[in-house]
Amino acid sequence: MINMKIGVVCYPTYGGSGVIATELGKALARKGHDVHFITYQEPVRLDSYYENIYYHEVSALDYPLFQYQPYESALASKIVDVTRFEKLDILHVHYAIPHASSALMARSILQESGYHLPFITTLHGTDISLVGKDPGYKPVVEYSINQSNGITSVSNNLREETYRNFNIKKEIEVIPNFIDFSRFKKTDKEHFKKVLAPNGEKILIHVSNFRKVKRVADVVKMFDLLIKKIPAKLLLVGDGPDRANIEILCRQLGNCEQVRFLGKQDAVEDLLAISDLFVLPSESESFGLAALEAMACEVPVLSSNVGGIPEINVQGVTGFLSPVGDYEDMAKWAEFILKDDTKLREFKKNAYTHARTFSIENILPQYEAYYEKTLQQSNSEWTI
Ligand code: GMT
Repeated sequence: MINMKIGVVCYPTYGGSGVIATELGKALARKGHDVHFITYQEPVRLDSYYENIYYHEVSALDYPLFQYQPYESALASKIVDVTRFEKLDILHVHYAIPHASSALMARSILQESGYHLPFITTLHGTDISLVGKDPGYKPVVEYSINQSNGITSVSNNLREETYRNFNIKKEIEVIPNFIDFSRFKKTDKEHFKKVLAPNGEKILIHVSNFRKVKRVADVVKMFDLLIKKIPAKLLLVGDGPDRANIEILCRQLGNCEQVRFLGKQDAVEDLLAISDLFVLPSESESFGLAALEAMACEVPVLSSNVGGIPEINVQGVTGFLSPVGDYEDMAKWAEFILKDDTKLREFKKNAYTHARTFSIENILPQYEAYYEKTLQQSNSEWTI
């Protein structure tokens, strides 16, 4: 395996695509590759110093004429600049909008001066299922995906959805998301559990960006049914547009005592370590990285049965899947798992065992092989 100079473009925030991009970049650097992040802010998971990781900030100059800053142009210009100076071999963009079209523009500019920079686009979910297929973006998204030298998607379901919604003429490779088990693992945090659940209540947890698509209200409604049967606490981790509505819902249901809003948290693994059940009732989810992180920490999952979730949560083994919006069904399964400690232990063990198949050690070589294949293919096409 040759060492490569890899450019990485992603959203640097708490979202799953940014987390995967950053963790992948860190793992590639550990293998000896040089990794150059090109983003508008230092990625949140880039939490310490790494010798062969570089961060290049994109700053989009503001001007009174602009109602919207032209970030796409600023990003393309930065990719060109970094590539010329650092001599990048390949660029990997996570989330198609607007990263794939900026990469395409940068590749065209560099081509003019005889430099070939192949780029890979990884599709993550809402760039296809929600935003990308909107007529306001679709022609550009479709074109720039087709122009990518390589395309990957994070689940089989997302691959199929992309073919269904766009006229894609290339092969999409499925490389699933992954877990770094050195970080996400069960640790002993019993003292912490006692603070949050002093009477031995079971702990349910939901982690998301509180967008409409996550259906956080279903978590609270199912929890409200559950606590009529089993003493439990609910941890809501994350923040976003729906949070205020969810607080109102808790007040209306009268369960604020049992629900803790924890906001954005860096050390999610510490909260997962004390949890008994993860709840993900999304109406659309290409993968569900948050659920996989929970499983790695031995937390079974109650989820909806949409998108790529069934590729990670196995019915009756690692948890249960219910139709979207059926919070009564979810409450029934929650009671089934939580009322019997032997059963709960079995589900916890199964969740961990299944999560192991998504360990970074299994997935990283798939990305490296795909980079090499894409480099070889595009270089031979370029020199013809
Ligand atoms: O869920 C979001 O809105 C964030 C979004 C992102 O781009 O960060 O998540 C998507 O990508 C994640 C990483 O691949 C997946 O685990 C999520 O399932 C996916 N979200 C949706 O499909 C709604």
